[in-house]
Amino acid sequence: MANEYGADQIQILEGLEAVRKRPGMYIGSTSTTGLHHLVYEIVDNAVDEALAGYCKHIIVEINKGESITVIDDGRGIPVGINHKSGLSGVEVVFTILHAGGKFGGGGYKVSGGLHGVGASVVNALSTWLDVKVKNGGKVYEQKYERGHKTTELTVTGECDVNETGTTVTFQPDPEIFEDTTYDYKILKQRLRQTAFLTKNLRITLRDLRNEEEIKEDVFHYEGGIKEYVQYLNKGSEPLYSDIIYCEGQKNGVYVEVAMQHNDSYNDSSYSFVNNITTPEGGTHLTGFRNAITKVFNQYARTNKLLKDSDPVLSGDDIREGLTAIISIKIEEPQFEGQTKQKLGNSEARGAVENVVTEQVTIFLEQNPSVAKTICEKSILSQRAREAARKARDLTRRKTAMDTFALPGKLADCSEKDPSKCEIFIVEGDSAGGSAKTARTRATQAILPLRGKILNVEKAREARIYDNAEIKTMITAFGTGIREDFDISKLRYDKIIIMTDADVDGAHISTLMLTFMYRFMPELIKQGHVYLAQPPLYKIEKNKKVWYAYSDEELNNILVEIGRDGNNKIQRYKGLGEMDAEQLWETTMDPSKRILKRVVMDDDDASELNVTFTTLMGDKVEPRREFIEENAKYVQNLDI
Ligand code: 1YM
Repeated sequence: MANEYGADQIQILEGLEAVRKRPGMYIGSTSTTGLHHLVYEIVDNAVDEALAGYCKHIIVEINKGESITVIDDGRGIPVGINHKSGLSGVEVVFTILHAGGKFGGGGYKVSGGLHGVGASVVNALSTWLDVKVKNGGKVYEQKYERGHKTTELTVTGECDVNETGTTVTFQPDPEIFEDTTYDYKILKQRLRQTAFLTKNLRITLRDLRNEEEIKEDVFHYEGGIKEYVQYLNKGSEPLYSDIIYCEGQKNGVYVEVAMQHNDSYNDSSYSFVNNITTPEGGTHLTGFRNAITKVFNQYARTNKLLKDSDPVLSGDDIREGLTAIISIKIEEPQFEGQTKQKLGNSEARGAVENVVTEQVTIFLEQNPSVAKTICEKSILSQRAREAARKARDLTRRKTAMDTFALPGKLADCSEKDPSKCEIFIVEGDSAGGSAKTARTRATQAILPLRGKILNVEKAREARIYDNAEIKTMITAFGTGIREDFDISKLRYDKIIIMTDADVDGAHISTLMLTFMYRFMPELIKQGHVYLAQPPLYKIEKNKKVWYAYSDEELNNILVEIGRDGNNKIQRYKGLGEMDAEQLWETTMDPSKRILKRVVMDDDDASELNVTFTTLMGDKVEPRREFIEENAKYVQNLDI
């Protein structure tokens, strides 16, 4: 008891108060993303226990009322008293900030990413938290409220002597989080990824919120990242059946790499450090790239696939259509860059380069037909890249000659400060015409597009320069694409895609988003891309007009004004059915319109890539599956 008012205790309480005052600093945000991070923090501790070799199964349950239970079958958090703090292991883990580092050695410390600050943060941000530990035939339990313990760690039951593990249940605090509703799909994607990265670990996710429809998914991959690569390639056609796999340890860095080429034109490489995604790459990714560039060039020269007079294959050539997972485990990762998502440790570069060079060289020697396929694909890519460069230079030179070489179809705005400007990309010439009449000339530019734009998912870069619609967009935005991309040249703060509210319109939006995602992803990442929301219905009664943007809204309006014969309801089939004034009022007027911002989450980068290849690629069966799985999210598209 005396301890309760000791200096250590006061420090703990102050620490947890700090978390509640500035939650964003500890979990990134208090939005949905932050809410889901709470789960990952607890799961990560259980995954560490799996990496240390003691835990085989983790269960995550979403309970009624949005509390979360995480169960593992590891050793159980230590219940004994830690001499330095005078507290039990459990209390240390749940009340001391940054208690990521473990007592004792063994295994890898997984104190990774921006938010890897652990269970005490979850505790501080939960209205209540309950922890149970099974060990030595006893069940120990302790309860907390908003980070403060409300009971001591006590034995509350018995269990089999051989049964060990930890169970944590917590209730996210609605005082902290804007929305405390969990999204099953978000947890599912993340836990699937964790299972891929932790060979042989079984993860069960359960949704118990609706008794009538209990959902469950089990993730268990004996092949680990090899299976991850297979999964990522399911939307496209692999060029060979093997998965190239390397594993090894150098300079205290454990390296695991799996890769396979497919028939697409994208580089889909994802790197991880201690199971944490590094969207900006870093030394481990550089090491990987150096290695494969070197190895494939060497192979192609030695085996005369490249003639002496041919130029070297670039890294981009070799990575065209490559799907790769680079996963390393390292004692003390250093993260750099603005968002601390880029690995800085220099020893990681050497380790990955070493392991990959050695093992891929051997693989190629043993599998000459695979080697030949990859080299030939790379050489094709090299030629296409050369053609693309010429086409791009031509476009550039044209632009340089005529500084105002903006496309003729573009009705530009007069304001020169891009932060005040927006551009509407409008489906069809007739809607484009109405939009031009309706717009505020000073700040709103209109670019009408005719018909469907090229599906970039099925074309090499060179071909996109043949496509008038795409060329027009590139010139209008001003930023350039790919390695030339420069956000400071962006001519509009908002890029607004405005298409009909029907299936064709949705298809055109998707084609445009695919183009932006592949060629200028920063536009989306930095929040410049929006979808306009034209109304679905116009309701007229006694010379008064209402617009409804969803079926629900239509219903609400009808309830309000009464359902009777005087109502005239018009269902808009396209933007073209609105005159300029209506279009302005409903869709373009900044003070009234609804815009949806297109967002993308780095955590789910690989999942997003699968979505694009599946939806826009060649294979039909995975696309059908995807659409069936997601059909329930699409509402009444064809009334
Ligand atoms: C549902 C959440 O936290 N499991 C878990 C955590 C720990 C251990 C086992 C553990 C680790 C070690 C030794 C060690 C943690 N212990 C600590 C600390 N599941 C969950 N399972 N014995 C048990 O790393 O040496 C932190 S996490 F610090 F107390 F050892």
